[in-house]
Amino acid sequence: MNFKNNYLDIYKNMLRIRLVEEEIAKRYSEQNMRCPVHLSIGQEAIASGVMNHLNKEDKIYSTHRCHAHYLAKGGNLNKMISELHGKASGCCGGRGGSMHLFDEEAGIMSSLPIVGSVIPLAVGNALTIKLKKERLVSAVFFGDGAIEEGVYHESANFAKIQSLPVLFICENNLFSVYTPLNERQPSADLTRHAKSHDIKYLRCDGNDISKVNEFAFEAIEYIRKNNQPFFIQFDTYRHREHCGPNFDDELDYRKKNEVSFWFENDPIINEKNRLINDKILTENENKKLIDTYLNEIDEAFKFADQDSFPDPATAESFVYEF
Ligand SMILES: Cc1ncc(C[n+]2csc(CCOP(=O)(O)OP(=O)(O)O)c2C)c(N)n1
Repeated sequence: MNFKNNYLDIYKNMLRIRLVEEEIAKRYSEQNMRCPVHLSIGQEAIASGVMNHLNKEDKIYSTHRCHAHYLAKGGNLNKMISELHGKASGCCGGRGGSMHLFDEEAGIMSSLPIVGSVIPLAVGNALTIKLKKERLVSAVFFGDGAIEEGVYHESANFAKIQSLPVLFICENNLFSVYTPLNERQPSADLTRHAKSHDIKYLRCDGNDISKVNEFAFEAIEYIRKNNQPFFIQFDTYRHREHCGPNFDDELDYRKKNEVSFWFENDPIINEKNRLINDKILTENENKKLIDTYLNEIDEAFKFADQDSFPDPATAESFVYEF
């Protein structure tokens, strides 16, 4: 298969995302980032594997947990960190915070925290793509909680009936805040919500980067060839609390054996070990990569520190008027 990037590039992408989020977590208590943060630590393989098959011109849509998607698609790091600090150079001019990352140049159209609300936007963009006869893909990332919103079903039905080039990516991390999937759904197989709309689907371990990479390739090729929607369920796990920089397993809402199973199935550690075993990467090269990314990240935080807050005179700008 002719993948755009090799596994070393994909690993670098995942590692960079992890280091950015770990730095956010480390600095969060300093209170310079005053927005809520929903970290994707543990879930990076999905963003990196899917983005490996999307071009810059393809569009993506995301949720409150959008850092990994934004970075993997090529979103500007300085603008992201400034946005988290509420600063004027942020990607939303400091008005949106962590849950509203976008970078039109990189094809990152919108990230929205109202669960499910971004799905019809992605489908709407897929309709635009169809009407303009472009050969692009509109991809939307959402959690297992979002598939429980009625708007997912209306959007999926519309995408199928209209033959729209949209990729539905359900990141099943088994929880909607503190409520496990098995208390909300009769089955962990969410692909039935694709089947019921006659949409083609796949499901795999979202922490296994080689599977994510292959399945994303298959889905995106199918969409480009057939102008039809496709649905993928990736099973994964978030390492930190639902919202915030901490671990919260002392709350006991997640079973200890489940937590340790997923922590041992860390996509980045697994891939690093594989690359080292296969002699594609050495420990020393890995250390150098980490140093390079930490430098870049430190520069982004300095940029945000030095950036100014939006001018109060612009407080009414970018507000819809009815
Ligand atoms: C319409 C709506 N209902 C409730 C919420 C509160 N809320 C924020 S995140 C979240 C959980 C979403 O779970 P999921 O979609 O699985 O994404 P995850 O946080 O696990 O990545 C909820 C219920 C919301 N933001 N929007």
